[in-house]
Amino acid sequence: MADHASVEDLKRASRRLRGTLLESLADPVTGALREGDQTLLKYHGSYQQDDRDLREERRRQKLEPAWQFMIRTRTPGGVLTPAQWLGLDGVASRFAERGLRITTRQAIQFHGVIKRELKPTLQAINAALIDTIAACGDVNRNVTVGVNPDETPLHAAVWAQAAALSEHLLPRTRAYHEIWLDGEKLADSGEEAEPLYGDTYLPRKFKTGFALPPYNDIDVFAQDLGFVAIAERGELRGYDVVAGGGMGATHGDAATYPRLARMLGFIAPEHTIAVAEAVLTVQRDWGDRVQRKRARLKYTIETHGLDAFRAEVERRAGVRFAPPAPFRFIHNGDRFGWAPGADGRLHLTLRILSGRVGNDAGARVQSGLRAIAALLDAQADGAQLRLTPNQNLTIANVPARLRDAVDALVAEHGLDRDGGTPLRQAALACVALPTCGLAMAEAERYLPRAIARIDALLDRHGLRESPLHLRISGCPNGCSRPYLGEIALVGKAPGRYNLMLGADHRGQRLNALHLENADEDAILAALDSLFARYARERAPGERFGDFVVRAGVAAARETVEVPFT
Ligand code: SRM
Ligand code: SF4
Repeated sequence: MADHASVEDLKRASRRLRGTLLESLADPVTGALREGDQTLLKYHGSYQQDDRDLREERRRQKLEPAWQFMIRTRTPGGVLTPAQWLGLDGVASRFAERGLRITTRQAIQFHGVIKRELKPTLQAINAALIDTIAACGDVNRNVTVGVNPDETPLHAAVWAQAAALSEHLLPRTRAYHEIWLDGEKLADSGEEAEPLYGDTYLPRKFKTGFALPPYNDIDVFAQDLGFVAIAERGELRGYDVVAGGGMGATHGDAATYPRLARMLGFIAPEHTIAVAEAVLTVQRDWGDRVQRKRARLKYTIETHGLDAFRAEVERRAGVRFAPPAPFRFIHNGDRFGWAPGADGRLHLTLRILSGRVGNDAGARVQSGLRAIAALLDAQADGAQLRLTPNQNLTIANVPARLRDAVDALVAEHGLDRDGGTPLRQAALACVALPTCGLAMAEAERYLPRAIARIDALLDRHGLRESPLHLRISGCPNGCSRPYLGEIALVGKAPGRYNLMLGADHRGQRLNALHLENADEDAILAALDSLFARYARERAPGERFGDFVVRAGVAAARETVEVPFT
């Protein structure tokens, strides 16, 4: 990866994120982009990757790597209309290799797009009225929103604010429209004002999310900026604002670590944009632009202190934080099956293992969801497909009269409406191999085997029905938010993981290292003996994550104290 100085120089010299992308795209000799353009492409929502399964073979054949592109949508709160789903499904079928992939930030990723099809793919995504601007890069990323199907009016109010904020925090450059959508070249091309971001954008990625208690499905304490919705009798009263969360770390580098967001205080809903803008611009101005690995907001707050940071945010926003309002999270997972909404419409959450929507022999997930979206598109005004931050899908606002028809399609296509065992219901895995260039071990492809093995152990100890959050990441960057898993495997090398234990199930306590660089046998042996103790010694209703901390097996790492109701 380019070092920080060169990334900063590149941004400054990029003519507002244009670089030489047009020239790179036009070059027929290679399937890759020029190096600087690979970095700039991220701000347009795409990554250059290569198929790592083919790397060695292509090297032997003296071929360049199998270059291909991942594309990520900007879909605030993961909300799609059925027509948009159908549009994205068409993009996957036509241009991508492994179907659609629901991400842990409620976006869709497409993998395996080749260079000459990048532009048609982005055009097809935009034709579905979805863009990919700022889905990656040193800018505000896709804004997450708790899905909470029980609370549709509150969800709608919070989602509207989140979508408006996502729009407000977009870069102002027209580069995206010029390069991908054949937009008109304006006189000031390359010099447009970027009032929020300036010449060098942010020091690092920046993530914003809105949680709707009692569910912490977005893991609000893992966000750079989090808004916890406070409601009274179903009406939005305001938000408790938290800042400085993040998961990423580097193995063996104590200067980097996961961190939970800290409380700034309560604000009224009308101050959301001012406060978000203030947090983002303080980070823009105070963030570390020398050491890229220390450039996230979590380190900025640590360097300057929470009080100084809060005071500067208040000054810039012209808003004073009130003491936090009480709220309570009960868990950070999803709930499956049908749930009734306040207005009589229904919501169905389906389990999509690792968020991968592709057809395979057993479950024809992609064609099943296509059929459901087509039904709703034709017959249900206001129906939505909501991507959840746990990589699942909620089919929302279904009129009661269509329930049987949806159920029939679910059964016909073998879609998963209950998620199986509690372990399988909640487990998360990042993409990792073969596309992720940073992966050190398998994650998504290992998940089914890991679940089967751990479920077998749980069975042995009579624990199969005990809820348990497992999260697997192929490297310490933490894309599946593993440091908030009761059990987590963090990739270290092929087949080897750090076993982390002891987060809670509400996303309020980080786990701690239990075994380093362990293989599957060592991990399963450790879990076997811990499950035996858990089965014998747990208190009534005690979760595994809480038990291992109480029993002294895992150190209680950082915990946030929320103002409980
Ligand atoms: Fe991530 C980098 C995938 C959510 C922390 N992440 C990557 C890249 C782009 C690899 C790269 O830089 O070359 C991965 C692409 C893999 C692929 O082949 O598709 C990747 N991240 C993902 C997704 C798809 C994981 C998933 O299985 O769903 C998620 C896409 C989110 C989205 O839609 O925007 C994803 N990544 C996260 C999260 C979770 C979250 O945001 O809630 C985190 C932890 C929270 C955080 O940011 O602290 C996360 N990703 C990272 C990091 C570490 C950042 C850091 O502060 O150190 C990297 C590496 C980096 O930025 O240098 C990274
Ligand atoms: Fe890739 Fe690591 Fe993120 Fe997994 S955690 S997707 S391996 S960067």
